[in-house]
Amino acid sequence: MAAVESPVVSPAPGWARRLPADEKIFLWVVLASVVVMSAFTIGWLYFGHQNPPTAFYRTSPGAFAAKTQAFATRYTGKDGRVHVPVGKDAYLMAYRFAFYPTLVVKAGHPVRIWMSSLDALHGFSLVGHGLNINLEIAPNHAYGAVITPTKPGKYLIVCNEFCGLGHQLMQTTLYVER
Ligand SMILES: [Cu+2]
Repeated sequence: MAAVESPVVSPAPGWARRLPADEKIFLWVVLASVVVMSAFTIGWLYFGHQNPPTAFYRTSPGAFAAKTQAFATRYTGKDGRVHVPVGKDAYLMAYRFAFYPTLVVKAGHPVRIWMSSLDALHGFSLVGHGLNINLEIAPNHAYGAVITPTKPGKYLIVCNEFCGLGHQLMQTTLYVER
């Protein structure tokens, strides 16, 4: 039986080694881009101060709400805001379409803010005053972010995760006192 000849013409042997000049330039450009972008990613991670380290534990909306309520009841001042003592952890719950409670912390002292959601996925965004914090707040997980506000003032916290029709109204203020 005669061998069937393929109609496809094979390239001459060694074709893969003879890369055209423009293909070589392209490969170097790709390699350089990968190196530059990797360097930015790693540099941003270590020197960008993008997000504080977070701890987390599993919880439930009911358990976290109860914990937050107990914390708020204990430290609510006459102004209706919750004054977090230095060295104490703070609790902040997110739900459609608000944060609770309104926290007051001391400038220059690190504070761990535990946050969790009672319903959908929300966001915690605190940008400005030398801070740049953007975190997701999911139900059933409590995230603890340590922040150190340095200047007294009113820090705006907004939800930066679209969570429904009232999303654009979802915000709170972190009061930082001397
Ligand atoms: Cu939200």
